[in-house]
Amino acid sequence: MGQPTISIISVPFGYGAGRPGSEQGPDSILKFGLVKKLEQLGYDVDAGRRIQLPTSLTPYPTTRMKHVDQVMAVCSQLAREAASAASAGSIPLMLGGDHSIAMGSLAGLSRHYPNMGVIWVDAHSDLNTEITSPSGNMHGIPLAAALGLTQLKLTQILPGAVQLKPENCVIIGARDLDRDEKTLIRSRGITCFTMYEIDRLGIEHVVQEALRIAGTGTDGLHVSFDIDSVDPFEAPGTGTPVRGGLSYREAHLAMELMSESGLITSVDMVEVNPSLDRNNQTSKLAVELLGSLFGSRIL
Ligand code: 4U7
Ligand code: MN
Ligand code: MN
Ligand code: MN
Repeated sequence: MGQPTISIISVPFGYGAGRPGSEQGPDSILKFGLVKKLEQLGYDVDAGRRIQLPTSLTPYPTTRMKHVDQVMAVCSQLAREAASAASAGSIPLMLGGDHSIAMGSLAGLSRHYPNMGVIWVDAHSDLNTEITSPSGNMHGIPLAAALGLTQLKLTQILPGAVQLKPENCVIIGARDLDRDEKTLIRSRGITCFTMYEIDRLGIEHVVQEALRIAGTGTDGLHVSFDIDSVDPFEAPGTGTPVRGGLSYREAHLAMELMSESGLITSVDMVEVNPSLDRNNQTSKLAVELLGSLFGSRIL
């Protein structure tokens, strides 16, 4: 059997973030050669799917969170696209957009993979709730929402969506956690490899552990890659940069190891913000990293 099809789903949506610009992410990543790169790796690529914000929105009950109606509308559409791509047997690749769109990815994918594992590569843990969020920005809550810890439920995004189990979920690269997020990580037993663990254990060990934890006894494995996991020296084009992140080589090795595992069934690449970028360095990095995740090798 040949390589599976990759279904690229563009999600030009940035209202979940505190600053504009991430809505330009998908077009920029595509402009810097993603489709060609994946085709050279032997995949059939379907790049035609694009989620648009509908003109009329269903109002969502008011909370402290910003732009919930918009986030829900986009996530519902994305969930349908992701579910249909997964049921057609292809690998859904979501291009963000801010990280709030991951709620749409996970709602859709969970219908096809009800016992899914998730590797969340991020400087942050995205485990705030409507109650704990210091900013009111929706891109800070998607992992909590997927675990069923927010008032907003995945089933409101897509009927039939299934919550993630905390034991199937691993965070890699964290270095900016809010107090209540730290409490949740401990109380729910979520595995979180912070930059401290990466420094001490090495990225190879950390990723192999993540693959074991999220990839054993699960029926699919989703990688949600927030580009702010990478050090701002390499990835300046993102809205919430935090120094002390993954190096260029660590980020690539993480992708290569996940690729070699053969376990990855879907991917988000989010938080690329071209309006904050330097010489398109961050968009180009996103293309390269996706290349490594889909099998590109030096030799
Ligand atoms: B991202 C933050 F308070 N935790 O909730 C929040 F520090 O998707 C940041 O990981 C969230 O980029 C960052 O607003 C969300 C803040
Ligand atoms: Mn994030
Ligand atoms: Mn982040
Ligand atoms: Mn961010």
